[in-house]
Amino acid sequence: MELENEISSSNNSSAGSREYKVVMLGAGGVGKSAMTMQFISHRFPDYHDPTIEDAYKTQVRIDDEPAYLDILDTAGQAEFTAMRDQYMRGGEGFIICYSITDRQSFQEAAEFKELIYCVRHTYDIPLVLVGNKTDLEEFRQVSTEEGMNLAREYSCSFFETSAALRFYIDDVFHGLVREIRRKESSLTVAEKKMKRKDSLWRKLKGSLRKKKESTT
Ligand SMILES: Nc1nc2c(ncn2[C@@H]2O[C@H](COP(=O)(O)OP(=O)(O)OP(=O)(O)O)[C@@H](O)[C@H]2O)c(=O)[nH]1
Ligand SMILES: [Mg+2]
Repeated sequence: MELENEISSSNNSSAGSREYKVVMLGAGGVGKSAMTMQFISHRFPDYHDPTIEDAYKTQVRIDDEPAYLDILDTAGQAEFTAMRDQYMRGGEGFIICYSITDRQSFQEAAEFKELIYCVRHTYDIPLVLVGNKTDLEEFRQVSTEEGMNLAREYSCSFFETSAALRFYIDDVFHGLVREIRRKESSLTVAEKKMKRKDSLWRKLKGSLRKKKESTT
């Protein structure tokens, strides 16, 4: 595991596989660091050490393709959130987390899409919504249905996880990479269509010019 202070600007790792810049968002104490640690090193920190900003790198295979993940674990606590705009500008995909045992954290999760929009000026950003701490079912304050409804509003996938038990943790990170890949391939299709239109247009202009020349 490698600790970094900044997310790099390149999309290619030194190993040559595609690099994905992932940002963990959510209120303080919802389990962003615990989820990241479970994903990367199968460890669960059972204490709350409020994050200022940590970055982790890991390489995994997702759908038989290598993926180099650059994960920025951000601060949920208000006193450490000054860098928010900067990491929202750099992220390619966001994991928005709340705790199912904390309604306030769900309300904060519902504000992140607008915050991202304010910085990126588009809603077309890969997202995954996560309700963590399902092992604490008896303290649940946010129903699964409410989570699903918010995900529908966000047009993103939704998982309920337990970082403590490592339930659905891989699904969250893999789901986001799939989302980024999907966006990329739809862009490629759109780009191809644009190119085709462009070359048709040029052909049309070329034949019009020839016609003009032959009539003069
Ligand atoms: N029972 C249970 N506790 C969890 C789970 N995930 C995290 N915790 C606990 O919740 C507390 C906060 O977890 P963190 O991962 O530090 O939370 P965070 O979102 O990174 O918090 P900030 O860095 O302050 O924004 C810790 O005591 C964790 O052990 C979970 O799935 N189940
Ligand atoms: Mg943390």
